[in-house]
Amino acid sequence: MLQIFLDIKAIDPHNYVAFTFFIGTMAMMGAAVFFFMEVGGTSPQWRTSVLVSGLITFIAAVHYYYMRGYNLDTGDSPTFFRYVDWILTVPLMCVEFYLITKKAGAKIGLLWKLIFASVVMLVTGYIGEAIKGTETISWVWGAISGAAYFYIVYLVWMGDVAQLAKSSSASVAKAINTLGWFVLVGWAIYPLGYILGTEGGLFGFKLVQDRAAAVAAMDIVYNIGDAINKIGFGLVIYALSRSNDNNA
Ligand SMILES: *C/C=C(C)/C=C/C=C(C)/C=C/C1=C(C)CCCC1(C)C
Repeated sequence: MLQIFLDIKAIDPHNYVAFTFFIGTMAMMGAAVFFFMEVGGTSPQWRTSVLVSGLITFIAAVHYYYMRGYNLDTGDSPTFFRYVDWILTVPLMCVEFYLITKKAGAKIGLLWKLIFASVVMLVTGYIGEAIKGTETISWVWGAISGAAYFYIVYLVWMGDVAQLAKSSSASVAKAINTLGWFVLVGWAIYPLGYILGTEGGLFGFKLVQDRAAAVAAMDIVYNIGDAINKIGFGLVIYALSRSNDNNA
């Protein structure tokens, strides 16, 4: 009965893709419970930020639960729900940047810039992945997506966010710096997954020749990226909320 309710199916020990979807579900669930439980004990100025960390991991947990089942049932990559998850959670990560820079004077326009760039990045990436069999243009969409990604990196490291970090408290500046590394290094995991999984490779360059193995590698890379970035981002915010910083 419990097995039916939880929709648990046996995972073949060699099925690493299904395994990472399973672990991803549990990790996101655990993280969401943790962040939600901690909201109450958080000082009022950081409460919304910790709540948003909970929302990001909760939304991911629901999608991972679904993607895990989809992958076990069909053996396919759950591309559509992967992008539905990202298009909800990445803008929330933009909200985190906005919330912590607000006290240093961030304007709502900054939030829209970040959200706009992330939507462009994800919609073009989705088109690049969803158009199957047209290998020649997958790199065009990948490149547009990459340009939007670099714009986000620019905003965080040199643009508005970086400027606001200068007039922020030491704890906020430190958090912005760590989150900046997540965006620069952690997020760079995703284009690697895209290159691995793109039909025909990128610029005709294939990391893995066998099609099924290429898609499996892509899903594993995306799953690792999500665990690092979603939970890691949340923990940086959590650490900030526990710093002795009261006039941020
Ligand atoms: C929680 C989910 C996160 C943080 C997802 C981030 C996704 C990206 C940074 C994706 C970037 C891509 C490119 C830069 C080019 C190729 C296509 C994408 C969408 C994989």
